[in-house]
Order: sequence, then structure tokens, then C-alpha cells
Amino acid sequence: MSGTFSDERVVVIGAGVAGIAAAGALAREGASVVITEVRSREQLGDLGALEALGVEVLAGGHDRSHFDGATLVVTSPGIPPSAKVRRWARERDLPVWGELELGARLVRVPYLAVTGTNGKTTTSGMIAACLRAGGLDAVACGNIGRPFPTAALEQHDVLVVEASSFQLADQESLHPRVSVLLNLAPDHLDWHGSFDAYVEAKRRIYARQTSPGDVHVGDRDDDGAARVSAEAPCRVVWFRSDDPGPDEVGYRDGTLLAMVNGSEELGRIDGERAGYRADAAAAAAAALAFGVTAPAVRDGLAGFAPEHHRGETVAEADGVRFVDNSKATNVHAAIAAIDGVNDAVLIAGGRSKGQDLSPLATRAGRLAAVVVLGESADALAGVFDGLAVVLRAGSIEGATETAFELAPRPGVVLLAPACASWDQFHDYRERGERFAIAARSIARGVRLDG
Ligand code: UMA
Repeated sequence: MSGTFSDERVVVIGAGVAGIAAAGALAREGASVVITEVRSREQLGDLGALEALGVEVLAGGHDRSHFDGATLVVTSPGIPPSAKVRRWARERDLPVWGELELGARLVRVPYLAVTGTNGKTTTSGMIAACLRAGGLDAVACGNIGRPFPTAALEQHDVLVVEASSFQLADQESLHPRVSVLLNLAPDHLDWHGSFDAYVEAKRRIYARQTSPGDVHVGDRDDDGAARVSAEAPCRVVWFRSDDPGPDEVGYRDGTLLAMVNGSEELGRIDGERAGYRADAAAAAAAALAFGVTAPAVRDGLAGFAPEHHRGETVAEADGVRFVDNSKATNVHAAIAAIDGVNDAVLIAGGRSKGQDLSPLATRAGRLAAVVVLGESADALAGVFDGLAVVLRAGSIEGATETAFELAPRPGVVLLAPACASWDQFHDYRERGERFAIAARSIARGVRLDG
């Protein structure tokens, strides 16, 4: 088969979402492809579509011999640099590409790229919504779950690539027209080895932005991220939470205001959406920098519905709103969620991943009470000791009921755990869904009684 990769014999590491997509894209572009995977064939499910493209699946463990004859290795983002399967590739001096490198080499349309510790998925979705409101066929891809190489081979006008630190570390060719760095806080240090290495990976989002017209969008409110953004090799447009200056997007009395091409009002971001203020400002800055008009940005943001478990209101009862931010799996994300609501009882706890939980204490004054649960319950109770009313719960259902009883009327019950879910749940989705079910049953009970 002829194609961009017809001379390559590629080993893809990992048969998850990224690996399957990479293997398919490479095979379609003419490469000879094998996938090496630790899970057994039975655990992998049906890979018939991939095999029909000629991809050979080597399941049940990695072996040095899987690299025999290889000219290129494409790795999945979850596989850390220290993994022995990567070492074997390095020993043979094989180029190792991640999903973003492959996508960047396949893509034929302009694209934007979004990174940061938190808010990437929401911001990428908002940018795509603004671009679509501007009449473009735009899709969000990358870490969001639709791999960049897959989207690159489809026919779209423009792509919005959500880029994780794992993915950024494994690429050199990414050259977005507009890049965004939302914020920076310690995360995924087990994969990168240090915070410096994590920051270095994030910095790679703009490394190639040296063409005229390239724009980087940075966060004026986050000192660490702003220092990194200030070093971008292209024009920088800033977003912030208060009054914007020239080349900035910010807020005046809850109204989003852009000072990018003259002064333009972009609508109010309030109520249930107040927790997305920073994401909306960043998305507006990126979409305007890409060339979309202010009315399109206003329409795109007004019609945008965030993904589940990222600050959505799942029920209301007796003047209390239940907000599910189960995806707030680190301290930084939980603080952003708390800042988006007033008169809230916080439900927090889970597996802390060795994080320093103490910065949460800075938000004690904003909270009506805190309900703690899971492995980090004691540590969290210590953080809020003497600063807020703290109660313990044995389950998410119990936590939801306790928080409802404590919540002011009107008020909010906010699930923003600051921790991973794995001590009590399969993942953050299950945690959020069980919270939503508990909240809805409280709402039904209140309505039945009242
Ligand atoms: N595997 C091996 N050998 C190993 C380790 C793993 O074969 O030594 C196999 C696993 O058995 C599994 C596959 O590799 O079959 C898993 O690969 P993966 O962990 O890279 O996960 P994917 O399913 O390919 O999904 C990845 C991203 N996952 C991670 O970065 C951990 C997805 O981001 C992303 O949506 C997808 O590619 C498409 O780009 C998820 C994520 O949690 C949502 N991202 C992190 C985050 O948002 O914080 C960065």
C-alpha cells in the first residue's frame, strides 16, 4: 500500500484508545504495523477492524523481539519514560513518537492546542463550539478521547487538540496556529519524575510557534503559568478574572470582555457556569486569535454544555443546588471549583496521590461546611480543623445527605474531592454518578414531602 508511511515498520506500544487509533492511522497510510500490549488477547476484546487493515496484534506481554525489524515506535501516553518497553526502543536508537507527533505529521488543516493542569477538556470543547458558531467544521480531539491522528485523517476545517503533559513530552513537530496554557500546578509527577520535567513538557506546546500570525494564550492570574507563557516565541494574548487591558480577555461585573481587536462584550458567564469563567475567557481569547468574530464567540459560549462531572448541576432541592465536580481530582481543580460557587458545603476526600492538601485551607472562609470521606478523610479534617465545620461520612451517599442537611438555603452542595477516586470507586465517573443519584433521590424526597 502506498502512503505517508509506506516505508516504515512501526511498533505501537499499548492497545488502548491511543494505540488502536495510531495503529489504524499508520496502516491506512501504508505502514506495516504491529501492536505490543501487556493485556491478554481475551482482555482486549474485538480487534477485527484493525486486523483487517493488516495490523499484527502481539498481546499478553512485551518482548524485546517485538522490535525486530522496526524503523519507528509509536507509544501510548500512559506509558512512562521509565518503562522497560521504552528502554528497549531507545537501546535500538529507534525514534519514539507519541500521539501528537503522529497527528502533527498527518494533519493537513490548521489546529489549535490546549494544555494546562486543569480545564483542558472544557476549554477545548468551548473553543470548538465558538469555531462552529463561526461557520467552521471544527472538532475537539486528543486527550479528550478522540485521538488526534484519527481526527487528522478526517475532513474538517480546523481541529482543537487537547494536549496532556504525557503527549507533549513525546513530540517535536506540534505547531498549532494558536496554543493555550491554562494553568500550572503539580500533577502526574510519578510519570514525569519532577515538577520541572512536567513544566518542560507543557512548554513544548509553543516551541514551534515561530511563524507570523502564531498566537499563544496565557493566564495572567497564575504566576507560574504566566512566567512560562511570557517566554512563548510568538505574540501572547492573556486572559484574566478581572478588568482586561490591551491584548487581554477578562471580566467586568461578570460580563466577559475582550480587548483584542477593539473592545467587545462576549456575554455573561454566571449562575451554574460561573465555575468556568477562566476556561471561557481562555477559549474566547483563543477563538478570537484564530480569527472568529466576537458574535460567534458569544454564541458558541452561550450554547456550550460542559461534559459530565465537571461542575454540572445534577439536582436541586429546597433551594440547594447539587454540583458534581468529581473530575476535580487534585487540589488545584478543587480550589477552582470552590471559587465558582457561593454558600457551599464541600464534599472532599479520596486517594490523595501524595499531594499537599493544605492549600485547601485558604478557601475555608468561602465554605459553609466540609464533609470528608475516603482515605484522606483524616488529613482533610486536619486541614480544615478550627477553620470550618467538618463532618465525616462513610460513603458518597451519606456525604451527600449530610452536606444537604448542613447547606444554607439558598446554597450549594459541591462535590470537588481534590483526590483520586480509586480508594472507593472504579473511577471519577462512578463517584460522580453515585453523587448525582443520591442528590436526585433527595430532590424527589423533598418534592414528595413538600
Ligand atoms: N499498556 C501496555 N504496557 C504498559 C502500560 C500499558 O501495553 O507498560 C497498555 C494497557 O494495557 C492499555 C493501554 O496500554 O491497553 C493503555 O494506554 P494509555 O494508558 O495510554 O491509555 P489510552 O486508552 O490509550 O488513552 C490515552 C490517554 N490516557 C492516558 O494518558 C493515561 C487518554 O487520556 C486519551 O483520551 C487517549 O489516549 C486519546 O488521546 C485519559 C487521561 O486520563 C483521559 N489522561 C490524563 C489526564 O487527563 O489527566 C493525562
